[in-house]
Amino acid sequence: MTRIILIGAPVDSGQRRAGCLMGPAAYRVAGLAREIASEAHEVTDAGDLAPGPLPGVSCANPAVDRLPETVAWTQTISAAVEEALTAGGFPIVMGGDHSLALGSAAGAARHALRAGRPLFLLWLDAHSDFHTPLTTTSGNLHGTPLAYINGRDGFDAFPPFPAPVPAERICMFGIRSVDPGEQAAMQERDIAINDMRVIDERGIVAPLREFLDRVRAGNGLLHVSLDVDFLDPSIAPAVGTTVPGGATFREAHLVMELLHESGLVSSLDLVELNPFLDDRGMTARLMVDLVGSLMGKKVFDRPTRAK
Ligand code: NNH
Ligand code: MN
Ligand code: MN
Ligand code: MN
Repeated sequence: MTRIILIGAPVDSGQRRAGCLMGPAAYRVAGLAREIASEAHEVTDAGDLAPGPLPGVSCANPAVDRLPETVAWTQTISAAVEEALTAGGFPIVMGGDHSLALGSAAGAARHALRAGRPLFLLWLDAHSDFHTPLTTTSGNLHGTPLAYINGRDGFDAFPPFPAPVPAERICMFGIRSVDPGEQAAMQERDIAINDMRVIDERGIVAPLREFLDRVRAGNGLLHVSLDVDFLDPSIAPAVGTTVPGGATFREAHLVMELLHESGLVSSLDLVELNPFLDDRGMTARLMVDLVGSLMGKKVFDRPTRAK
């Protein structure tokens, strides 16, 4: 019996297009808890988090937007995710923009450290999110979590990341938009990037199995961060930063089905859903269906949905 804990994180400070704060409500309306509740899973909705008081932090890069808000969210989300894991639960963080992963991954890392197990990261995204607060030119902190997780310098305003995750334990899928500052840093650190070209050539199964084999061999915990823009905009329009050429419906479900079969995933982020940009809830529903697949629901278990 898995105890799934839904954690609402209405974070909107990591980018400038308002609307991600409505994400948790949209997942509830789309029926996330109902979709995944079964004999095998008990689901608890822990409600929405709120950030603590704003810390007096600043940054040498004047472009950076809403740093104090994002640091406050990081602390709150990190504590909530660690607590859920420590209680033996499987946290699903319903975002909120991707800056929430600064907190969720930190919470997962602190838990892994206590448990004496290595943490692995699966990043499903159009973007590599490998900026630091010092290298970002957009100033949007949703472009930074993977650099924090990997232990890059430049995060002085944030709590030190507990046990940074080395390159060989990070796997990215779906990448098709990388800024020059990110690319140089990723090359330096030899991070494996399964960009869309790799997926076109090899498909999703072989590279994902290779990564999951490494997680299993290392007795690792696995945090999965699913950015809506991993998906092709034609099937997932509700995101502020669409990039053409994303994962198809079946590629995305297949990732989730393989993750389910592996039994290795220990925590999950659902990020960047902006319900204000959605088309009759189609993106929220697709995200909910993908979580269903991650939790073992087969496509033929689902009744056809009314539009
Ligand atoms: N790399 C760009 C930036 O830092 C875009 C990041 N946007 C995202 N990340 N949606 O997933 O501003
Ligand atoms: Mn992202
Ligand atoms: Mn713990
Ligand atoms: Mn993205």
